[in-house]
Amino acid sequence: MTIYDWPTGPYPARVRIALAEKNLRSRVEFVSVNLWSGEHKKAEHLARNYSGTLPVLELDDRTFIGECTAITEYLDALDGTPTLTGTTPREKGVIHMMNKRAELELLDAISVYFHHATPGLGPDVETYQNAEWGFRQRDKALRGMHYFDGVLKTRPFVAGGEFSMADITVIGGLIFAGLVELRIPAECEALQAWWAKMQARPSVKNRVTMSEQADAVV
Ligand code: GTS
Repeated sequence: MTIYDWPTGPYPARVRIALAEKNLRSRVEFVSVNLWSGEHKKAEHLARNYSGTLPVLELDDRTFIGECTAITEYLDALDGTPTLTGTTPREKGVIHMMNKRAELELLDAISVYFHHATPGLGPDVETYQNAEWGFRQRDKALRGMHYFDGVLKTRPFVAGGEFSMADITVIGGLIFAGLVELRIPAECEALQAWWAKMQARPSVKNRVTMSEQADAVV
């Protein structure tokens, strides 16, 4: 399998964490697509993923799977023992709901803030920016942090008693928050405590190698 990604990116982090959680890292070759030079919007990458985003998984039969949620579902199902996306109908329903909520209320909102209300990937890539929309999404993400704080006051993980894909998506959101210097509000103590625990998790801590970190610049 091949993963096209940018090693330090928050969305790529989601798939890298899932790979590590599933012990699949050694079965994957990573190919870097340079976000900062806009390589992800060029024809070669658009042929892999119509949306022009990273990451993308390529299977050995040349099937391309984009979207972190879809890639995570694929990886989780591979060994017949899903541990990230639920097994019972109830688990699956709750995990998917919380995963989507983490995208809508946190990660995707921060991404819009980055692309619209900051220089983003630079003028060659950011061909349309709407700062007002970006700042609204930043505020939405801050509300999202309060929401997840409330959730984590009542249970150890985002979707219940076990680590799941929904935790990975909130992790992606907080990685992105760090990159754009959006701090978790001090009063969100449960979210802060959970984040400290998640950052110590090997799949999260070791998602980028030192040489990838040096090459990626950002
Ligand atoms: N919904 C997509 C998914 O879940 O895979 C979003 C993917 C996404 O936005 N990826 C970022 C991207 O391609 C990568 S990163 O910012 O996290 O590194 N951004 C580039 C762009 O121009 O939107």
